[in-house]
Amino acid sequence: MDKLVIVAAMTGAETTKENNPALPVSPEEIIRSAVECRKAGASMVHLHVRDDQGRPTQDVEVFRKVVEGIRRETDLIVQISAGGAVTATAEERLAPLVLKPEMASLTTGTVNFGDDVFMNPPSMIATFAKRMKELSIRPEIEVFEVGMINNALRLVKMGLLDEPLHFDFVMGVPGGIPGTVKDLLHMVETIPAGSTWQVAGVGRAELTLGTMAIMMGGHVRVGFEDNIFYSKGVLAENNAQLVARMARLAAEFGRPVAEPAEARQILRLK
Ligand code: KMH
Ligand code: ZN
Repeated sequence: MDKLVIVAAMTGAETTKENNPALPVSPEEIIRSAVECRKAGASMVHLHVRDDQGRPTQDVEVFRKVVEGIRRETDLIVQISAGGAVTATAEERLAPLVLKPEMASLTTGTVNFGDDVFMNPPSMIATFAKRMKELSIRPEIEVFEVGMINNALRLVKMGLLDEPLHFDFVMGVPGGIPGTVKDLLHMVETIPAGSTWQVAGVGRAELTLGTMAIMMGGHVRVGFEDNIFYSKGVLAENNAQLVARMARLAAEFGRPVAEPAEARQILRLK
């Protein structure tokens, strides 16, 4: 098995400070959280940013500040969210890609998202994949439903995505695939041989599915974007606490955690 890549999704677009007061929202808070997550064992951050009111934004200048700060203070792989919030337009979602992060997220299908709809129709995902290819940004394929795997393979056939693909199974979103072990096994069996994958379990599924990924040779995403609790009814103190737990579990299972340079090789980043 490869070493374990731990990805920190520190902020997201939906979580608020009312949900967990430790949510990093300002550029300074997000940069500090990234530094803490790196020390705890993360090798990549999946980035969302907020405006000065704490609302999700795809503003390039806010992203620039955060990306530059993280690059200055760490060697983390920076992945920018091209998913944004459900209210963002396609143009807004694509805007921060001008910063040419090493990776960006690419959701390959539309899904109900709580009471909302996360829109990713076929023409939009083709445009997003094309833009990432033009900018030499490696996509992380965000899969909220098993059919999105096939949609990604269609983009491969169209010449818009290059194999091997890297998948992130986002599991347990109300409206998407449930966060069960059975569903994770189905996802893993469905992706093409040679792909890499990680799991982002929502809520309590973060711990169970993350532990499964450690045992199965996958990789793990944790953080307040997906889960604000450390245990039932107990808020996590910070993102790094969730990263540190995964690193500890990996050590218990005898699976070393990847440094960012090693993660770049595992995920075939240039
Ligand atoms: N906030 C969700 C609507 C991504 O970052 O690419 C979309 C999302 C996926 O978080
Ligand atoms: Zn995200």
